[in-house]
Amino acid sequence: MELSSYMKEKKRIIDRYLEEELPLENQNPSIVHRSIRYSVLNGGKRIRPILTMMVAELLGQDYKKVLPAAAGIELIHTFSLVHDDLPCMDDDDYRRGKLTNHKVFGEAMAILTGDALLVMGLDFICRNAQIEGVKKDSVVEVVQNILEMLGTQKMLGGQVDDISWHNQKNNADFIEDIYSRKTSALICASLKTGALLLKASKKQIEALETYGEKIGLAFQIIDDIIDLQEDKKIDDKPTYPVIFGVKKSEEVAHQYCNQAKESISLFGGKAQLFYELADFVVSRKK
Ligand code: GRG
Repeated sequence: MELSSYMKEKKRIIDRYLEEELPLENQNPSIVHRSIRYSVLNGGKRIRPILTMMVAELLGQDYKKVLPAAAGIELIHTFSLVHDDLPCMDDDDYRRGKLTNHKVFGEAMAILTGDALLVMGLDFICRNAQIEGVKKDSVVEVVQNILEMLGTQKMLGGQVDDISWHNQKNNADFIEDIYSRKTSALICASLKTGALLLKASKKQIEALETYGEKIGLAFQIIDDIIDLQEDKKIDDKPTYPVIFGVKKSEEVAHQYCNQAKESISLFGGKAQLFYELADFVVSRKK
């Protein structure tokens, strides 16, 4: 199956799962459940949970074995977006083509919505222990890895430096280090979650982590090019394209895409979708 049909099919699966498993809007306290559903069920690309399911299938297993954890990762990703959009952070009015959460529900509710999504995300991941054929100890490893990827050395730390850029050196290494922590970390965790749950070998896990690191860097460079071209308010924040220009940034993103593909060569032809996904990351326009 070619990548675009594969992604459409898997997005439909993850959307349906989230739709069914999230608390209903009329469940008390209904305001926060309305707010959660507003931010989750609004058309994200679902790349992270798709990666988790892709790993399951790469290992010859059924994607259903990792579905609760994959959905949990999407909730955690959505938490980070809701908080990132707040006036005290990136101060964005629109997300996925709709008003941001705090614009609709107010800042206090947006903070609580993010908190709830983080807690629910971890709960969904733990529910994966109930899936037949999945060992409980592998779920513990997944939770540990996710917490490491979200912590002060990874996503949270990347966000700290991202919002404190006025005080920092603006060179390629520094910007890439922020990208690695704020974006690659959760993408790596998405891949590693599938690998840990289904007992991939150490070599396979290392290869998937390198793949995640590289596509994460390419993904964030392209994200910043899209923001620049859409003329989004970026203050003078030194993103890759602001400092190096769009052409050079595209070249660097393509280099990372190629390195990503090389890193998973041990899977051979079975990894075809992963090669195509790396190309999708650098060719996407939104
Ligand atoms: C981790 C504890 C903890 C706190 C969170 C707010 C914050 C700290 C981090 C924000 C990090 C962030 C927003 C990184 C940007 C990642 C990124 C490229 C988002 C866009 O991802 P897409 O394009 O979005 O996959 P969709 O809408 O398709 O889901």
